[in-house]
Amino acid sequence: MKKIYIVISVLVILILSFLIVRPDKDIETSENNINDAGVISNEMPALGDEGNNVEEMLVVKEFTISGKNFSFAPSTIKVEKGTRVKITFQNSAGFHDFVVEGYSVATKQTQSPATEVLEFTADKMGTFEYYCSVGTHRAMGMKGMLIVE
Ligand SMILES: [Cu+2]
Repeated sequence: MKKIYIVISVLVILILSFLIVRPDKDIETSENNINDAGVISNEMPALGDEGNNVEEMLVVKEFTISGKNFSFAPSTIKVEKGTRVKITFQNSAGFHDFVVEGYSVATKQTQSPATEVLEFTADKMGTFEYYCSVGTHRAMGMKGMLIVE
């Protein structure tokens, strides 16, 4: 019987020392981080965690692109692959639409003033031209670039 008590008390001591030692190690590690590279090293993992969380949710990036005779502004937009892209196309002068080549998305053709909204997932990497498909507007400069990287 005494042996059992000894074994149990040894186990209890082991468990207690584990509980006590572990938090100490954590504190030492974080102190080392601060000493090594200041605040930045502590912030880096936090940012990484946030990034992972955002990736698990769906990242939606919104753009407002205005179109007139014969240009789009902005003429370049950039997103990361996998981003949900929401484009609000504001036709401010003329008769236009907004087409994204390679993604099979387009607004209907509208007379200004008009606002159309497009939404799609940028699941292909590359550079895709967006343009107005009315007449020769594209050739006249009504185009821009969607960069997915
Ligand atoms: Cu046009």
